[in-house]
Amino acid sequence: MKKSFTFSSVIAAATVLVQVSCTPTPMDLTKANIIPKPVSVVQAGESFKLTGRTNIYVQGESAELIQIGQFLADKLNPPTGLGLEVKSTDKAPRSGNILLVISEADPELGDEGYELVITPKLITLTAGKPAGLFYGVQTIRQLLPAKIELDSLQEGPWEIASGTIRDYPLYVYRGAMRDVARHFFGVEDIKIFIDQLAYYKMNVLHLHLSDDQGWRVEIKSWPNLTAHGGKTQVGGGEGGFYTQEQYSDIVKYAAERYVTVIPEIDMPGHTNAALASYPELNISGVATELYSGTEVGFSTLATDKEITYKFIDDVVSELAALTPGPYFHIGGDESHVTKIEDYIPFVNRVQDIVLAHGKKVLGWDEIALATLKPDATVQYWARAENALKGVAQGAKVLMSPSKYAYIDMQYDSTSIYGLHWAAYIEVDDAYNWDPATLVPGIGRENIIGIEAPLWAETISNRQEAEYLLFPRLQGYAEIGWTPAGLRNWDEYKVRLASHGERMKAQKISFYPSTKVDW
Ligand code: NGO
Repeated sequence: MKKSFTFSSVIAAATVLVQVSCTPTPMDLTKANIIPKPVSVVQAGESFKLTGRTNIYVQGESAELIQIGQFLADKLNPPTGLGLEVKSTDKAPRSGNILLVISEADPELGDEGYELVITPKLITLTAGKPAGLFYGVQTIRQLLPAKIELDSLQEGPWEIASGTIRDYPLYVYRGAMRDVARHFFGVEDIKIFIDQLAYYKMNVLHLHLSDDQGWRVEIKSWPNLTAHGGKTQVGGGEGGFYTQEQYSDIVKYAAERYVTVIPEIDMPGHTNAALASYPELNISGVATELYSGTEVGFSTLATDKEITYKFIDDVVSELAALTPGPYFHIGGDESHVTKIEDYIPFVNRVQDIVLAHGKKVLGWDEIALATLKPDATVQYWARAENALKGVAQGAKVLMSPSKYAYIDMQYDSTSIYGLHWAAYIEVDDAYNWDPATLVPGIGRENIIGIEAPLWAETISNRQEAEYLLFPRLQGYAEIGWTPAGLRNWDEYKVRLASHGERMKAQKISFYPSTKVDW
């Protein structure tokens, strides 16, 4: 017993030595595998080392900056064991520390950009706004070895190559959608996803909160929506819903990570869960049965009944009050059983309700068939001519073309989850397109950004969701952040491969596509 213990300790010690001696000190910052790729990286040929004396200094007493510093400390301390502390200061700290500074002297950085200057003595992270500091912190994480993502104590050293990174996003909207209606995903799953979005500098989480198969957020004035309409999901499972308190908890958790939550209540189609819960919302006046299949386009609210608009006003009012973000998503897709002469006035009236509750309208591209209100945004998913109708009305476009950006599409015919009605989307297909040149007539100036929707007909838990999300989410993050001229698949796939270790350390169940040399 003792002998074998000694023997295995020798092996373990030797392994550590081999690992340590195999990890050369990083000296070339341009070799760092950062996703999304920064706007500019200049190397300086030396390196900075985290030690037991390293602390994180934030300039001034702002609670928000201290929180960002603490976020970094909480990521670095478990694996390094270095016990970094967050301190406020009004002067440059001593050698060996990290400094976070807000300065408006560099307008090019905008609301989300940052500059990271790394010397052997100091890491100085500067931004015009806190969001930029938060993104600089994500870059610092990615500059350290992959094992920084583990939450147990790891062997150092913890070194970063010296140089300067200047970085800011191409688009203001870099999002993903979670369909929690077809299958319900609980608060913990959504929080993990928010952290994954933030890690890749994405800033919007669109929640598809209602559909034929389920209503997933408590509305106090219409309690049967969740009491009855939340009770099932695709395949007939038990479904579920967020209480308003839980929804607010998600919104707050997201805001602390600079992610804006956009609630979607899909209407007038995709409404069976509501129609099953309240007979008065039906044209027939009779409640439908709950639905757990995957057909689309068979349900509609009664667009000519006053009670329908009272219902929508109550729902928008309650959700808008819980949602600090600027948008309310009204769905509007695939209303195949709503006559077009009913659909148009319906969408017009619902837009007024949204505006009356202080939110801007977002909707799937079909809403451009109606008269769009000022500041409405059209989410292009299916028909370019709809998106163009939106542009002709002065609306902005959110790019989610199903052939490129639907993250619920299968990778290829062997994929175990996902659909393929729009396309098979391999990891390179997901990356190799440019939102600003995809549709003639829709250019950079018309586009607010990109969003990857994860529809959930075929996935029912976190692992299944991650199989579809990763490793494509990184590509969408880079399309949203990095200037198109700096993007190139052959170079990107090398960076993505290095994120395999990071995803493993973060316990992400990614699909190991053969397009990438992991
Ligand atoms: C469509 C449809 C959804 C489906 C999804 C599946 C839109 C906007 N409406 O996208 O209901 O879940 O495809 O890929």
